[in-house]
Amino acid sequence: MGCRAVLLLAPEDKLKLLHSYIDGTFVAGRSEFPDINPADGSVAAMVTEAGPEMVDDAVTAARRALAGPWRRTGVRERAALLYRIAECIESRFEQFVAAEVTDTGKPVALASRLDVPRAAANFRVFADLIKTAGLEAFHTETADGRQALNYAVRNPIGVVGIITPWNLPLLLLTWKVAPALACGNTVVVKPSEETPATATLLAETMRDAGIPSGVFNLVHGFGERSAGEALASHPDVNAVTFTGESRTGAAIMRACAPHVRPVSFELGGKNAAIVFADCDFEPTVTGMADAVFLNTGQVCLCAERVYVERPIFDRFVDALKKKAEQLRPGWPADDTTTLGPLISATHRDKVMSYYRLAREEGATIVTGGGVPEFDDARRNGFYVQPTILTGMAESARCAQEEIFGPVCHVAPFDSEEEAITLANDTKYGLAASVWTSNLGRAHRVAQQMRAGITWVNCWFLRDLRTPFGGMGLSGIGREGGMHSLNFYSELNNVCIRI
Ligand code: NAD
Ligand code: 6OH
Repeated sequence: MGCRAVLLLAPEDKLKLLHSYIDGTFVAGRSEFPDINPADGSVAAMVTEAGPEMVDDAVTAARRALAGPWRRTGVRERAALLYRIAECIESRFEQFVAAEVTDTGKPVALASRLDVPRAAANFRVFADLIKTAGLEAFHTETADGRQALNYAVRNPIGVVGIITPWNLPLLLLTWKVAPALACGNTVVVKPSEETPATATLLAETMRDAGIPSGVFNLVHGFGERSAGEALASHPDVNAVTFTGESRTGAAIMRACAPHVRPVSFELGGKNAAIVFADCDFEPTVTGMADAVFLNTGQVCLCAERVYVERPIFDRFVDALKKKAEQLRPGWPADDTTTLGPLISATHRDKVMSYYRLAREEGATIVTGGGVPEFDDARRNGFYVQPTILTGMAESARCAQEEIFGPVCHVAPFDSEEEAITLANDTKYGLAASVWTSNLGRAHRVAQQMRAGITWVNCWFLRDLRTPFGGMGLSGIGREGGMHSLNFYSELNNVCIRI
């Protein structure tokens, strides 16, 4: 089947209406809510909210599809379908970029280089992996001198509930959908209410790619007392995978507990970066500017705590300040734009409240701390200034709590041991980065980070086969490569007496 370009979005003169996708059909929900463009606060589309009955329909369709032709699809066929999905995403590249940009306000350049290519890559990587993934086998000597052969087979886990956030909407959704489908599951996805568009396009893409009805289902809505909660607590869901805030993770865990159902959680972070005086200065400053400000700081992996060895502290803060001040907040489609808005007015209020709190907590505002000025509709958007703080106590709330904006606190340190202690002083444990030209120190320090991912002289450099996830408030379990395949499947060990 070809990649038909189905028109998701209504002509520009009509407001677009985004529906849930259940059992191969777009279905209107019980009420409408607006999808706001964060660049200017305008209503980009209306979304219809799935209530509990629609979530039930989606789960029922997913369960039915598990027993249908999908069950008989072999690994090679499933892999071919995943490649097809990747191709269909690429054939609608501009449409995906436009939808992601409208929902998030992020620069077109960023969505074109990161979000949409990664969505296609997610499907390709797990297609490759499922084709080649082997499993253990053991020859067992038995007490009576005979033998047994043990080998494991991989079965789907069943209906997977996938709940995702708004910061990298398509990337994070496909990061879970791809391995779930690769393993032969069916899915019900609940994207963030802030970013419904690319998930809706993905539903069309699934249809174009020939994914059977009921295998991929999408329900739009909110979390609490809405589609998210209904999905997490549905008795017929076999596993829940979630990316989002730690507090939401706790609520989802409570919803899953009565069913004793596996969860995979990729949650928040308060990530540290350690910069040694022997670092390669310019690339480190450039890398740090990315680590702090990419996607307006709305990446769970962003560095919000930067520790710099004292001899280069002033110079480093000064250089990072220059980078922050070079960022250009602007319209997403403008080539010169390097900083988008935050996702929503609510989130901007939250980030601004931390900017105020930082002052109360004794911070020096090296740069930023406010809202950029515009003389057009961007005044109604949700922009904030990139901000650098110094001088706070480590115990300050701004140094301990995830802010999720374009902001970091920079603090000096005097020894390797002190830097490690400071970096690890957090209830989170997602990502860290170490910047040094001393190879021995790089390994020594990186290995002591209490984090699921530690980068050395780089940040957010991803190989999708590697373990990804965090500890503490940052999550439960690892996804990526075989870790994903193992979460999204049940192993059955077959033991044969020989
Ligand atoms: P969020 O937790 O508010 O929402 C995420 C999703 O959960 C949304 O779809 C929402 O509707 C749903 N939800 C909310 N309450 C629910 C409930 N009670 N039951 C079921 N579903 C519910 O997160 P967000 O604000 O969209 O995203 C930002 C957060 O996500 C940050 O904390 C960030 O660090 C984290 N994040 C983590 C990773 C990671 O890989 N570790 C990646 C991206 C974002
Ligand atoms: C969080 O905002 C970023 C998460 C990134 C991934 O899950 C990934 O696979 O790169």
